[in-house]
Amino acid sequence: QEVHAAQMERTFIAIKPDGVQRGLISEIIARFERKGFKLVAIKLVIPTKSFAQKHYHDLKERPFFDGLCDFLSSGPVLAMVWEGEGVIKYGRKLIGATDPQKSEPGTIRGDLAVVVGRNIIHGSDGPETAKDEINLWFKPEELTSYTSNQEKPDS
Ligand code: RTP
Repeated sequence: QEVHAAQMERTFIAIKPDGVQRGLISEIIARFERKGFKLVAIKLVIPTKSFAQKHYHDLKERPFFDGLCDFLSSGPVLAMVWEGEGVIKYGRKLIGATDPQKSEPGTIRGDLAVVVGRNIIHGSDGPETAKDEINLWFKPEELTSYTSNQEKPDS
């Protein structure tokens, strides 16, 4: 009787309209790829404002909520799911602190952004939000499952 390995950790990463508009897609994807994380889903979408409000529902009491949702729905967002050991926490590390003035050089926001309202990328902040955000943005059949050549066949 074969025992199935637990599902490898997954996180939701989105390049926001400013990142797409600035031509930073390849730069950002390269950083996740080179680290060794595996892309398992990707699509370019313009979310509606009500979809943006769902995505950011945790922030609905914040003063910047309305502007943030207007902004997220203002243009194409590159929605992705990345997989790998520790990808939720390490993905946040690759992204850097929310405020680009505080994010370290070497991080995506530290290297590529200046202001918090245009910080180019989103990443799930924990296992629960990762699950919720993946379910919000993707249908189950849009998620792929494959072995990349960076993985051992039995891993
Ligand atoms: P994200 O969810 O986008 O990865 O960002 P985060 O966890 O690092 O930050 P969070 O506090 O969840 O805020 C979500 C997004 O709201 C915008 N924001 N604007 N004007 C402001 O003071 C302000 N603060 C946050 C940012 O775009 C942030 O990424």
